[in-house]
Amino acid sequence: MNKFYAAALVAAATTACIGGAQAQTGLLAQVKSRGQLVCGVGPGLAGFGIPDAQGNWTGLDVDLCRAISAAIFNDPSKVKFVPLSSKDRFTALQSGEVDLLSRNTTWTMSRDTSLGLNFAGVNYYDGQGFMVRKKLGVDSALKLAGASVCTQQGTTTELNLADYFRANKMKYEVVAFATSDETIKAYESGRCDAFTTDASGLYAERLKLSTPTDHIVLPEIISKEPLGPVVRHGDDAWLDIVKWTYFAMLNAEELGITKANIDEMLKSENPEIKRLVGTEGKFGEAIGLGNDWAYRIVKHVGNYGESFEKNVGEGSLLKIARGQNALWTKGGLQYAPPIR
Ligand SMILES: N[C@@H](CCC(=O)N[C@@H](CS)C(=O)NCC(=O)O)C(=O)O
Repeated sequence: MNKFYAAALVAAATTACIGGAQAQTGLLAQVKSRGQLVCGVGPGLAGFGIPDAQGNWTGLDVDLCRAISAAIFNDPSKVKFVPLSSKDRFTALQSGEVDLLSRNTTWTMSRDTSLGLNFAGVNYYDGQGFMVRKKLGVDSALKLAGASVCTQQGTTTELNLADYFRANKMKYEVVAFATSDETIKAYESGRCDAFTTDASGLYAERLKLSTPTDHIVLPEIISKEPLGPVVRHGDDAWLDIVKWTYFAMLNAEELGITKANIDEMLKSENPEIKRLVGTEGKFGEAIGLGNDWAYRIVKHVGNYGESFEKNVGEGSLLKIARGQNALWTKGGLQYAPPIR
């Protein structure tokens, strides 16, 4: 054997070994061998992530975990849900207790750049709002000067609150708690005049009040809260899987592919549909999954719009309008890069 050829063979074998070793240590390989995805979710926010009496979790953020499980295992139930408070969520992800965080978490520069974490997308565009008792007689957040406001520690909510009152030269008293349950209970018991959190959270938390109709949400939205899934730095292949699971759900909606019609779609001649359902191309292989990865997601969990309507939209108690979370083709902000 020519010595250059032999050297090339050794080099190729070494590369293959390194490649293999990397694949073995990556999170996808660990999740596969564990047989389960470990997803960090909220401790119980209706519509986004909440367990029922039997311990079955539902919600928009929960569906993303189920979709990743479907893509990997062809089964949406191979997920262990770990409820995390706002304060503990980042440490739980950093320490490896969970494989990802899928829990109303705002993408901010400091979280993205100084915690060793990566945001994988924005599965819900939100903004912060206020709720007050109707009998307070206030119809605008600008009339809250001197008010006491209940909020939660370890959130962007606390920071925006301070900015808003300072910018509008209004005094206020902050009453902050460690959990959302404590916060909403304190508000209900009259410890504060107003309750503030992400608008999505206001809809959800209002349902916990004994008479939700005694309370109104004020019209002002005081911040940008792009909420999305988060992973640890250092495993780009895993980031790709989380990102493309969410993109697959959005692209499916854009292409009119639903849980109900996906089997019909396997016969489609539309090249974009063929690439998504896996009848053309090797897009799944490129992320370490089967080429039917996106088919599995839609078959088991549905497209983004289906998940939205069922969990937080018309099919839910929250009845949140699509608004900014409509697809870009319908005037909203939800936009996924193409599968090609
Ligand atoms: N999006 C904001 C707030 C998210 C947040 O944690 N909201 C509260 C209230 S809706 C929550 O989920 N609390 C659950 C808990 O820790 O008890 C952030 O990322 O800081």
